[in-house]
Amino acid sequence: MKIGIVLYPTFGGSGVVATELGKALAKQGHEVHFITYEQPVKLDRFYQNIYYHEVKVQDYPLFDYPPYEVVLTSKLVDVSLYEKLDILHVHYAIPHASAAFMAREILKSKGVYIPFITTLHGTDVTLIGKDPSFEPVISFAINQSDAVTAVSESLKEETYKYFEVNREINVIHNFLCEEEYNIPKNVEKIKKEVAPNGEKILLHVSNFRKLKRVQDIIEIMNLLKDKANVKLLLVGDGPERAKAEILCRKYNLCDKIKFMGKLKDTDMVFAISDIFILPSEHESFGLAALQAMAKGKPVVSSNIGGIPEVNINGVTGFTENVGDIEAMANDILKLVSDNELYNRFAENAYQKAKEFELSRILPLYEKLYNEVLAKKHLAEA
Ligand code: GMT
Repeated sequence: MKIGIVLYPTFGGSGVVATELGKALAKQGHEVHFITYEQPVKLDRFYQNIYYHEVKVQDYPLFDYPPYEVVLTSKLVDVSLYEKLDILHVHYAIPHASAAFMAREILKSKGVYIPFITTLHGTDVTLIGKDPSFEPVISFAINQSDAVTAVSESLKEETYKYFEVNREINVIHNFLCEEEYNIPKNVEKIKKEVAPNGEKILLHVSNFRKLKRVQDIIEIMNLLKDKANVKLLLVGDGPERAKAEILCRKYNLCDKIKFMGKLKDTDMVFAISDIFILPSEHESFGLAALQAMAKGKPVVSSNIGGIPEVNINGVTGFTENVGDIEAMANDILKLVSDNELYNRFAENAYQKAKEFELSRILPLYEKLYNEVLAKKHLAEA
């Protein structure tokens, strides 16, 4: 099969999932064409069967807002025709699904039908979707897709709730690649360097957007400071980092909290950590929590969106109401002071994460591609 994948090429979970999906499909022998504005971060070298097409928007003085969606549409038409694609798989409803719709219509006028599948990742539906000005475009693009997937049951339900959507949505959960379950070498040595006094290492990884509630984590550290021997690693960067740093100084916690900034490779930080914290006020899935669980780390999180489909309360960690920092601090205290509980949760977290291994999820996408193509061939016959 020849598959075009459209994605946001950044560190975000959706970009990573889309890139890893493409890499896995290429390994299966499919030909994969990534189409986006920048080399995807996880596509850093030569891979057999993989091609990358850059969408370049020219800066014309006439345009205050260069028309990315139009340039993307033209690129989709061009790549579909000349690379003879069978199918397009777009990650994020806007602007990717609407561009794919437009491309499909243009191609139809040339006598070619290229179906497109839309995968909803979250922010497109739950946040942007709540801005009514986008609703008609998102609803239309979702309804017009040849198939739609959502990364959690919760996201599927929210899509039905917020949009005029009247079609089937398949839930295909996010996944991790096999190697993400491995523990790298030197973990103990590095752990000792980071926590020389035997501190338990708490970890948070995100893009520090407001909805991640990074300040809650600093508040939790403040509640724990005289009760537990813990250290916090904050990995990532974004709009709320400065506020979190100020709070950290205010509470005199700078020796216990390390802002690591963006890391290209987070494997080691997940491996050396003891507990992952995700207090988000919205999260359609929570890929970072899953990455921690794959390394056998219990998660303390909010109970919002798709998180409870990954982090099972009282089994793989704890889930609490958004903003309940006392409860989250208590959960961490329980985990760091009870070895038996910690080890049980750690094993459960690993086992739960195994349910999301690539080898289980990839066939679901391939099956869906085949179903969509079979429908297309039936319509053509
Ligand atoms: O969470 C973000 O800010 C990034 C965003 C993205 O586009 O990658 O994440 C969304 O998609 C991820 C992959 O499917 C999910 O794991 C995240 O939960 C989801 N974020 C939100 O719903 C806020």
